[in-house]
Amino acid sequence: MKRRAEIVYIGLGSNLENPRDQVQRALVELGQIPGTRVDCHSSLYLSAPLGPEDQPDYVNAVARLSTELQPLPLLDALQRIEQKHGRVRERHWGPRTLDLDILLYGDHCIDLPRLLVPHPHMHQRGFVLKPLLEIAPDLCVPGRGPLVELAAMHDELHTTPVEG
Ligand code: ROI
Repeated sequence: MKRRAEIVYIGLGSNLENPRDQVQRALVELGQIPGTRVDCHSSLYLSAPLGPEDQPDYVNAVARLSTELQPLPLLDALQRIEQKHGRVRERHWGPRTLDLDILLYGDHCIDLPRLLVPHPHMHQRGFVLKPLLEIAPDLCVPGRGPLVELAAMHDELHTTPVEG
């Protein structure tokens, strides 16, 4: 029997090795995960690094997927994509070629050693909230409230053209 697809929001971030290209390729690769479709994605946004400031600015985006995968198999698939992009986990909150975070998985709350959903910091991060607002203005973040209210607490971000 076919499993019912869940709507999942993924945060994408990169600040190394042509970040815009990393994020654009990742958007294609998300659609190649078995049982998964990219419904839409935000523009690409430029943001100053949160955390250590001695690293390049980030390119961030958010994608909405429909997936038949359960949360942990989805996480495995995301980590395989990160590894393909040469992701090495070095410094805590340090620069990275590609970061893929499950922000929301339907309206489920997940508390597992490997996975916390909703993403525990998403409600505090402009580089997540602004792109999310672009594609899902009516969203409520479980336990945190309406996205419009959360996003209003952050400065505008610059978008970066997808082409060129
Ligand atoms: N800062 C920005 N602006 N964007 C990110 O995607 C990002 N990701 C991270 C840390 C290091 C917390 N800082 C970030 O993981």
